[in-house]
Amino acid sequence: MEQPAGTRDQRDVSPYFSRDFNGLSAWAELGELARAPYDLTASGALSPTRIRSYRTQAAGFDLLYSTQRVDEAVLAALQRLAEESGAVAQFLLMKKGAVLNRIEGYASEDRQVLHTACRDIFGPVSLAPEASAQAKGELEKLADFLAALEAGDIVNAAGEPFTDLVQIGIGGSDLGPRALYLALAAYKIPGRRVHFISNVDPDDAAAILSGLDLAKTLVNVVSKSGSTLETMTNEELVRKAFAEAGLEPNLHFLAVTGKGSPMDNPARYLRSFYMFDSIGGRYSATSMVGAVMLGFGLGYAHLMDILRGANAMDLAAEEPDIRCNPALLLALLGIWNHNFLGCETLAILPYSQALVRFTAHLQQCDMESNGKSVTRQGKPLAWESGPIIWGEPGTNGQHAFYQLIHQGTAIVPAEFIGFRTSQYGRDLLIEQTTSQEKLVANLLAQALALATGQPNENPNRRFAGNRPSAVLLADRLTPYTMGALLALYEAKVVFQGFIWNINSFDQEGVQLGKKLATRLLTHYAGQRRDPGYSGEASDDPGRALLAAAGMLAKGESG
Ligand code: G6Q
Repeated sequence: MEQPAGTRDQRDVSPYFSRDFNGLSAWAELGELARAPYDLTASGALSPTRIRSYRTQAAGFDLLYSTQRVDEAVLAALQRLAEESGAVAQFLLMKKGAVLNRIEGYASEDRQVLHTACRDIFGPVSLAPEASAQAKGELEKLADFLAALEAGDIVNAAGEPFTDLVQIGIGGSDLGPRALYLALAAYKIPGRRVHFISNVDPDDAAAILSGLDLAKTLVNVVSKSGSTLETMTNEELVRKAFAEAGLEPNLHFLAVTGKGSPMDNPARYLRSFYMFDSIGGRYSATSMVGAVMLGFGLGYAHLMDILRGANAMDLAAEEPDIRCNPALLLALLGIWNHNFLGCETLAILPYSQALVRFTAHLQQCDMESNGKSVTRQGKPLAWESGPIIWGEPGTNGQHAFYQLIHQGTAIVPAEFIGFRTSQYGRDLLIEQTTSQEKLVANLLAQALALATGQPNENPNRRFAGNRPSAVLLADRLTPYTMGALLALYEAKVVFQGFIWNINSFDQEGVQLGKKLATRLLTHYAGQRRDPGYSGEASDDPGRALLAAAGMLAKGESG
């Protein structure tokens, strides 16, 4: 695989790289301020002036934060926290190619972090020219391929156009791309459909394949490593289905992989596209990992709009004033709620059915990035790192788990995402309001109700209030605003990681279980090869668990 350039400049990001969160003076200051946070339930607490001024804007989004438990003193301390930790300075270094994916003094990944370069392609000069040139090169290949499909130069063996594309991939090669496609299905090219297979559960593939005309289907196999168990297994399974249908898989299959990976074998694919080492899986939706499928399903122009929106938010994230930088402000408000007000989870609640998988993507982006216990110097953390992220689209969630958010013993900060107009524009006035108005009114009502609460003599009907939330609002969920929203959360996550002094770009925590499963499968395979095999061990979960425990005890997992 390609290695990072790793020049001295790219590694020398001191003093920020080793600055501990609890050593910053803003940390102590915020600790003091957290003794008496702003009371949102007090009379006049949500004044029109506050609502008007606690609002910032970038790349088509308004961030409204008057319903957070912050005042001028807290915002000033959060600004100092951003400056002392060098949050924006590190973000800029990241965009320029600093080797930030590493742990000092220990064996670790050792890479640049350049997902932003995938969309830093519109100005005259990119901050990371080499990585942006690679991204542009792949985009040009994709544009040619899509044009050839459009022109009928690439067709199936019967001369028919391809109507469907199945993306096979998991984790970062599935969640972000799938969330984007579902979010933007309103913009898809008529007659084209995209499907996803991720789980190694054979029923996932079977269910998707059963509804398809394989002759008119492309399969996009996406794996940066080219060796992920689930993806390799599903690729073989789907190749077999094509072969059984009398079709030549190599004329239907596309690949997106890392250069030099086991999947980097263009002879097996109709087209091969590349993603590069400096782009982490969960940050890869705007690389070829998402682009091939989005280009097929939505068209190249819409893909470009996604990248434009993401680039606009990446630029806004360079702004040092926290009140003009929604991603940074959201990161800091999250830290205030999590580290200083003690809230353990964060609910992300899109008031948009199209964002049905966006929270799932953010669960990975945030929790795989910031679910860490050591600093970038390998020392145990003396402060909390990433919160638990969860959520579902509203208003459905209101009829499910909002009870706990309003009256439960845990305080759950919420981030609401909404749009002033619908995607399809098919709406109806019922009782003098449209459905979109009903949707947005519910979003705003929830934010207010959580903040202000409501007294009641009946304790069971009392709303305590002081439950913080933020509202992200844009005109419409378009390719541009979707790109901006994706980049906003990516930047939020990395800002938090910089401030916590953790490596937001590796994922060692997924290794142990993965290795143990591989050992267990080797064990099953060995048994199956045994002439006296009766099929018992893999059929009996108790015996399988015992075998795994034995391997762990003998240190055979790694
Ligand atoms: C994301 C992780 C992980 C990865 C999947 C798929 O940051 O690295 O979710 O995306 O494990 O990996 P491959 O793309 O290599 O198959």
